[in-house]
Amino acid sequence: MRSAFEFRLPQRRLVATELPGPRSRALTARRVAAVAAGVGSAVPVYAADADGGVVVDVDGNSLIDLGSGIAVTSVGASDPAVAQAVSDQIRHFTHTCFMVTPYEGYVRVAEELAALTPGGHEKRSVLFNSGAEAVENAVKVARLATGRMAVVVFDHAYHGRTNLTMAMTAKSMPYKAHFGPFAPEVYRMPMSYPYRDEPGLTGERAAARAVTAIEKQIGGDAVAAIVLEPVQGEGGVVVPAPGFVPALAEWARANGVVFVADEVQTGFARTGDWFASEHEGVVPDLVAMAKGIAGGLPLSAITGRAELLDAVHPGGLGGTFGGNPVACAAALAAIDTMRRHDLPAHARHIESLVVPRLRALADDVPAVGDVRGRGAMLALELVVPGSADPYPELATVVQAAALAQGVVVLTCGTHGNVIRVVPPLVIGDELLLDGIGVLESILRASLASGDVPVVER
Ligand code: PLZ
Repeated sequence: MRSAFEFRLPQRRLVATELPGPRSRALTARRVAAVAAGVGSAVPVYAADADGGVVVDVDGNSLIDLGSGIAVTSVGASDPAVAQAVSDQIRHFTHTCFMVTPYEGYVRVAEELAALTPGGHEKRSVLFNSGAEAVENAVKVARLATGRMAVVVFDHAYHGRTNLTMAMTAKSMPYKAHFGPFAPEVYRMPMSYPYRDEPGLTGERAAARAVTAIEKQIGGDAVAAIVLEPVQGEGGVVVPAPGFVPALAEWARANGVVFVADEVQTGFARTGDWFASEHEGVVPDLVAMAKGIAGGLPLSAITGRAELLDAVHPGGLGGTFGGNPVACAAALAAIDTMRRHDLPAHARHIESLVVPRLRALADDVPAVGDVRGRGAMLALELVVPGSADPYPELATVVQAAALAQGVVVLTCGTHGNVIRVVPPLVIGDELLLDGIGVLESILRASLASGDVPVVER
């Protein structure tokens, strides 16, 4: 695909210093004396600039960005349309509070979300600041509208770090450990995870397994909401078997349960559709969104059936900063960029370029147990050769080696053994394949070189 984008920064990989370089190391020294140790960073390299598919660090290294700031900068980190919209808005007002003197940008974003999210039904939206806040509010709405309390979530799920969403997130370390007690009435069910499920378990049967557990452990008439990532992100880019998501949505409909799609990570073109639910024609009752929605500015939303959202009493939903006017202006510009350049098609193109390369790699490198994902949300699951045992040590080594060669790549997964490829959707082919080539050469060499701790289990 020929790039229709013109970038401010050269789209190249350039390693000018050791990584991290001296300026990044000096910032790390200041950071440890000022920033709480509880905040992590994937790589110890400080950004000075970013555009298209590159992040330029404070030492002048130009790094290929295969992480998009955790799947956020789909339109790039400095899309000119977003930058223009933000600066125009800032010159007028930065804040009035939608709950005090409302403004058109918020209404326009809600109109766009009604048009873009799956389903032709009457919809309403509310805007917030973070993905966790969106998920949490989806649960509030589902509980009020149904008069029920139980919330169903799944193994490997990630929904956030607030008290309720910690309860909904599966992984203890680092997200939940020692932060309890957690919110009650959250029930975790088995996920469909084709690489690790018994061979041949269809999506329908995996859904039936979850439904049986729901009916036995909670009772269908006690469930307010099923909250599901249609493709799981932090949990390891787990793509459920075909039929899983539609079967759960259908069961929810038949039982008066609100089906909430957590599209915080999958939304806004990431998986090759505007929303991942569309892939199998699923129409969620409520959609939670954030990340890619506003070109990097903090904005999140829930959009859903009018009768659910309008059931809530006036004043029941909101927040001081929710739907900030600058973030709304950014969202309108980012959505326009996504539409004008057909970024869902870009995501599918990225899949078509990268997946064959990763599959060939998996054929040669026994530590690559699985290649999966959809659109520009792709991943390699690393395992101890000759087994399906997770190999997080190798993922850590690959991430560090990639950085040394000028590529930023993220790990994820319940076991920390998944390398994910989630580049900006505007990244050019050459840059993307250069980055993939670096990952390939590291993985091909890693086990032979002895750099990786050989794990006996
Ligand atoms: N739902 C599906 O992926 C955020 C979190 C990284 P916030 N994922 C990245 C970290 O370590 O904090 C996420 C998500 C899904 C909800 C969230 C939460 O979104 O904007 O981070 O609150």
